[in-house]
This record gives sequence, C-alpha cells and structure tokens, in this order.
Amino acid sequence: MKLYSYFRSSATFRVRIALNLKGVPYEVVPLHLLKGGGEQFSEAYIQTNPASLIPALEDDGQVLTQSLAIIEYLDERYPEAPLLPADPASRAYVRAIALAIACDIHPLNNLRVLRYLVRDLKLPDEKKDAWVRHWIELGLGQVERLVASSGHSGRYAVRRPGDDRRSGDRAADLQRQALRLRPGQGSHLECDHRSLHASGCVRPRPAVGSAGRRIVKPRRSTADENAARGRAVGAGRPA
Ligand SMILES: N[C@@H](CCC(=O)N[C@@H](CS)C(=O)NCC(=O)O)C(=O)O
Repeated sequence: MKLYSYFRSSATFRVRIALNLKGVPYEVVPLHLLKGGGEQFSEAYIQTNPASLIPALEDDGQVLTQSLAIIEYLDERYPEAPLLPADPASRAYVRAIALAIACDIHPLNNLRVLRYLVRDLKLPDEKKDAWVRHWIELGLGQVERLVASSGHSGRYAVRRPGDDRRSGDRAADLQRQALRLRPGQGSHLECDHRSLHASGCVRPRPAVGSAGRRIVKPRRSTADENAARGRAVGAGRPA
C-alpha cells in the first residue's frame, strides 16, 4: 500500500492517522507541494491523481483519492478497530465533525486557494493571512461548540467506553489542537493550519479551559508526525 503524502498536509494527516490506528503497513511516497512549483503537478503524479492533490492511496492496483473516502475504504477493508462508533447518531456526529474540518474549513485555506488569492487577485500577504485566520477561527469555534453541546463527547470528541471526562474539558483539548505551534517562523503559503500557526498566519489566542484553567501548551508534534516527517523529508523526494 502506497500513500502519496506531504508531511505538512492536513488531508494526508487524516489518512496517516487512520492507517496508524488500524495498524496497516504502508509506504510513504513523498511529494513536495512547494518545491519547483509543486510536485503534485508533475506528469507522473497527474497519472495517479488528475486533481493534483494529495493524499492518494494505491492499494492492489487501485488508486483512491479524497481523504475521507480513503478513510472509509480503510474502515471497510480492515473492519477490526473500527473508526466509527456503532450507533447511527454517534456515527453521524463523527462524520459531521470530519466534514466540518475537511469540507468547510480546509478547502478555504488550501495552498491553491491561497495562491489564487495572492497571485491572481493580488491580495497582499497580510490580507491573505487574515482570510486564513478568519475561516480557521470561525470553523474551529463552530466545531468546539458542536463537540461541547453534542452529548457524544468524552475524553476526546467522541466518547469511548470507560471515558468519563466532561465535554467542556474535551472541547478544551480541541482548542489545544488548534494552538499547537508557535508563531513567528517566517511566512509562506501552507495548507495545514498547524503550519499556518508556525508561519504566523494564525496567531494563538490565550486559551482557557471550561473551568477557567489555562490550557497547558501542547507538544509540537506527535511521534507519528515525527516519524512521517522523518520518512518524508529523509527519504529523498522526487526532483
Ligand atoms: N478534499 C481533499 C483535499 C486534498 C487537498 O486539498 N490536499 C492538499 C494538501 S492538504 C493539496 O494537495 N494541495 C495542493 C495544492 O493546493 O496545490 C481531501 O480531503 O483529500
């Protein structure tokens, strides 16, 4: 199984997370979205995904695209450790969160959209940054409210057996996710909101949990991210 990936791509993160939760072995084929105008536009990759977007997953001679479609495929192909809860209302809730991120928030901040704003519509960088910040803050705020009011949440956005944390605490976890990286590391176009924090496009706000606690700064990246990053950066990307 081959996953076409860029280490900072949030859409590819979704698929990597699903593959790792399932414990399915896969090979990363790194593509650099910025280098040389973007390796997603190479003739070779267009043969794989005519949309010139990542992720794409190759399995048994089939190429799958669209992160959520790939994740559903993985869940159906490897039903052990299911990614969706059992009851229909909880499943609809999980899908609503996934769609809010993948269809409402992410497309507005994707690399090609930001490029169009800057190169074609001549938006100055600070306005482009304001655009990114606006849609991410609005979108994540709505997700937080959905999670907090859902009745489905526990330690994470979805309650699991034995998980007794209150939903307000878990909404705070989401906020922490949104504040992962420090600002001030230079400005460049990225599609991943964590990268946008890193580039200063999105300024972290002081975060306060439901009980008025200040939220502890989260780790910058998980072991999986680092592993994926190591593979993507270290394995020699195509020219
Ligand atoms: N809806 C697609 C979005 C895929 C997507 O936009 N991927 C970004 C990386 S996060 C990309 O390839 N961008 C390249 C570009 O904008 O040129 C999915 O969920 O897979």
